[in-house]
Amino acid sequence: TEVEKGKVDIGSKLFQESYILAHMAGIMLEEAGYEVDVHEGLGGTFVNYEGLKQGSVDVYVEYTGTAYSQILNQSPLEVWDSEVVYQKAEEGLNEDGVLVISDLGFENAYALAVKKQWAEENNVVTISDLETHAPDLIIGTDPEFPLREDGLLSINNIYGFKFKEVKPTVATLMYEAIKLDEVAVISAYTTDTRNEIFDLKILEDDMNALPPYDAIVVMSAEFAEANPDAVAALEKLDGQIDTETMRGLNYQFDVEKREAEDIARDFLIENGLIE
Ligand code: PBE
Repeated sequence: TEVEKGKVDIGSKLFQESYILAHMAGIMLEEAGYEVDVHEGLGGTFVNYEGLKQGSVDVYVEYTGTAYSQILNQSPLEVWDSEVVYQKAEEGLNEDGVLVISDLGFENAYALAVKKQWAEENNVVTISDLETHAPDLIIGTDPEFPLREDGLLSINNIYGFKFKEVKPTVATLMYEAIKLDEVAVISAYTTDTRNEIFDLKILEDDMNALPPYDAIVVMSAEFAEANPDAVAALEKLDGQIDTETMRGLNYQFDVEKREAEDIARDFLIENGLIE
C-alpha cells in the first residue's frame, strides 16, 4: 500500500498550456502518492514565482527566457542562444533556491502576429516592416507583455517605434480581439494553434528583440530536498513534449474544448508515463 507522502501545490499561469502542464505534473505526483492541489490560472509569472519562494507553490512550469529576463533581471544577449539562456536561467534560479527539474522539450515563445491578409496587402514580413504602420495600430497583449523588458519594452527599444495603443488582457481574449479586428497586432504565443486557425502571420523578429522560451518544470529546492520521490516523478517528463505535441494539446483545449486535466491524463497514458 501507498505511504502518505504529503501535499503538493502546483501553480499555473493564465493560459491553457500552463493549466494542461500543471495537471500533467499533478497527475504524475498523484501517481507517486502525493496529495495534489492544482491551482489553475493562479496568476502571472510573479504570483507563481513568489509563491514558490514563500512555499504556497511547490512546483510550476516556467520558461527559460522569462526566468532569465523577468525573474533574474539579466540583460539581453547580443545574439539569443537557447542553450546559453537555459544555463544562465538554471544557474540564477539555483542561487535563488529554485531547481529546474525537467526540460519538457518544447518552446513557447512570444511573437508579434498580424492578420495574414493585412500582412500581404501591406508587404509586412518582419517586425521592422511594422515601423511605418505602428503609430496607427493597436496591439493586443497578454497581461505581462507591455511591462516586460523581454517584451514590448524590448520591441520599442530595439525597433524604435511605438504602437498607437496597447490593450492588455488574458491570452485567450487577446486572440478573440484580433479575430474580431479590435486590435491589429498581438503578442502571440508560438504554441497556440489559433495563429493558424485565425489566419495570422507571425512576423520575423529580424532584430532579435525576443529571447528563447523553453518550457521547464521548476521546484523549490527546499521542497525537492524533502521530497525526492516528487523530483523523480517529474524528472520523467524530461524531453517528453515536443513543440508539435504541445500545439496539439493546446488545440484540444481551445478548439475541441476539452478539460485541461483530461488532456493531460490522456497524454500521459498514451505515452506510457502512467497506466
Ligand atoms: N511565454 C510566452 C510567456 C507567455 C507566452 C511562454 C514566454 C510566459 O509565460 O512567460
